[in-house]
Amino acid sequence: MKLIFAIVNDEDELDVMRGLSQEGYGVTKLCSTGGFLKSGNTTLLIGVDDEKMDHAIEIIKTKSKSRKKVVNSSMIGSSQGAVLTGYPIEITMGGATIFVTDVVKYIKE
Ligand code: 2BA
Repeated sequence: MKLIFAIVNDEDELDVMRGLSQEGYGVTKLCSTGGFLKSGNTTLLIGVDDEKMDHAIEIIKTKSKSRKKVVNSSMIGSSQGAVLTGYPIEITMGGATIFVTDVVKYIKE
C-alpha cells in the first residue's frame, strides 16, 4: 500500500477531490501553507493499493492546473533572511506537487 501526499492549489482542490472520490479513492484534505509564498494551499492524503497508485496520480495530474503568478520579491522571506530587492518576479506554480511513501501498516477499525 502507498500513501500519496498531493499538494494542490486551493482552486483545484474541489476538482481533484471530486475526481478521486468518483473513482472510489478515499481522500483526506489538510489545509496547508507553502513555505515560499506563505500562502494557503491544500494537501491531500490518499491511501491506495500499489496497483492503483499510477491511476490515482493520473487523476491528480489531470485535475491540477499550472498557473503563473507575479509576486513582489520583498514578500518572500526565509529563515536564512528575506530577499528585499522589491522587484516583481513571475513564478509558475503547479500543477500538483506529489510525494508517495510506502505504508508499513494500515489499520481501520
Ligand atoms: P510554496 O512553497 O509557497 O511555493 C509556491 C511556488 O513558488 C512554487 O510552486 C514555485 O513555483 C515557487 N517557488 C517555490 N520555491 C521557490 C524558490 N526557492 N525559488 C523560486 N520559486 C520558488 P510549486 O513548485 O508548484 O509548489 C507549490 C507548493 O507545493 C509549495 O508552495 C509548497 O507548499 C509545496 N512544495 C513544493 N515543493 C515542495 C517540496 N520539495 N517539499 C514540500 N513541499 C513542497
